[in-house]
Amino acid sequence: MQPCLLTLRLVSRFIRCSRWCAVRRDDQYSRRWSSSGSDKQLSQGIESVASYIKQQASNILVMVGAGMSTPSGIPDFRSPGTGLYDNLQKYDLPYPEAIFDIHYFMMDPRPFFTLAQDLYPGVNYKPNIAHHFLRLLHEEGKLQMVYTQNIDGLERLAGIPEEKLVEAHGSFATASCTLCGRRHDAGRVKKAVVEGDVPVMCEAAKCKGKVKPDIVFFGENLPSVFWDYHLQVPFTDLLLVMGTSLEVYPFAKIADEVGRKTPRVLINLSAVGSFGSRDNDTVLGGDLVQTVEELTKALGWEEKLRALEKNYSLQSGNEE
Ligand code: CNA
Repeated sequence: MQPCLLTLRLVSRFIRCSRWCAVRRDDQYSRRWSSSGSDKQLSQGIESVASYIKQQASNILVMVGAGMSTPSGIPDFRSPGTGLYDNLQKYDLPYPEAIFDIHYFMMDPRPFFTLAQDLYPGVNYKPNIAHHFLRLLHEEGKLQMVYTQNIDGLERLAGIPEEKLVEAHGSFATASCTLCGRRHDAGRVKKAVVEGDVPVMCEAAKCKGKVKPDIVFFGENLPSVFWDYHLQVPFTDLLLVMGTSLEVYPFAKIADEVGRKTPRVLINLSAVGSFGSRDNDTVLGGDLVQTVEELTKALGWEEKLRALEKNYSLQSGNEE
């Protein structure tokens, strides 16, 4: 490995650990998961979550990650075989995290722009049933906030209003110069990236910086809105965690910051984080779409969900 690459890697490791830190958890909770994962227990879990949502919850905090969008066709990071980390050959990266590493981007922005070209909201992917379910929680007056780690913009496309959405790792909705910080027209940047006309250079006089969409890279600060809305976390009456490995901090720690009496529900393929450590934790394993379908049914919201889905298709001209 070249010396400068090695230094870059060490520096970025250090920064990641101090700020936007991916931490592997031990698997002490996975045993609880498998011991509570029978079909019967699962459906009982769904029934009790549905009845709590109907009768008691009016301030639901939802935390989502890349697993939320795999049903839309976007690979997550860590799923073995299908995740981005196992399929990075085409980006020719020295290590997987380099794709979102600001220091690496300064040196070679092509891998990120290749990914961005595919991921730009409104180009290749559309919200799935789980995104529409979050919109339905909002329509039913149950949603406090959606905290997402995703950068695909699918929550916005599903119609979660801006004031209820924290895009913790940024979004493509705005773009800035990585050198002077100047804001650039997001539409112009999108056009350039989608057409492969990259890197996009800053237009400010004498600045030779590269412009990037305001996605938060390893080594960059989270948007202030992440911290602002943090104040609301103690007032949550139900935490719903969907499709995330809860390995990236500080995002992941929100799951442990809700009150100890607040019920926490995990909808994910595998057990993650500290789920299982509290008496009022519920873990709903398996595919997220299937769980959301069953939860919707238990809530008696099937028609409403189909209507939202249909409405989205009509409005976006995507009806199949
Ligand atoms: P991750 O670490 O890849 O974890 C995803 C989790 O979702 C895993 O625990 C999977 O088991 C689970 N999962 C995947 N598919 C399903 C499914 N169909 N049903 C149920 N569970 C499923 O991703 P995280 O979001 O936890 O990691 C944080 C990173 C990933 C964020 O910073 C994102 O920017 C980044 N990311 C985002 C996207 C996106 O915007 N769609 C895609 C890939 C990575």
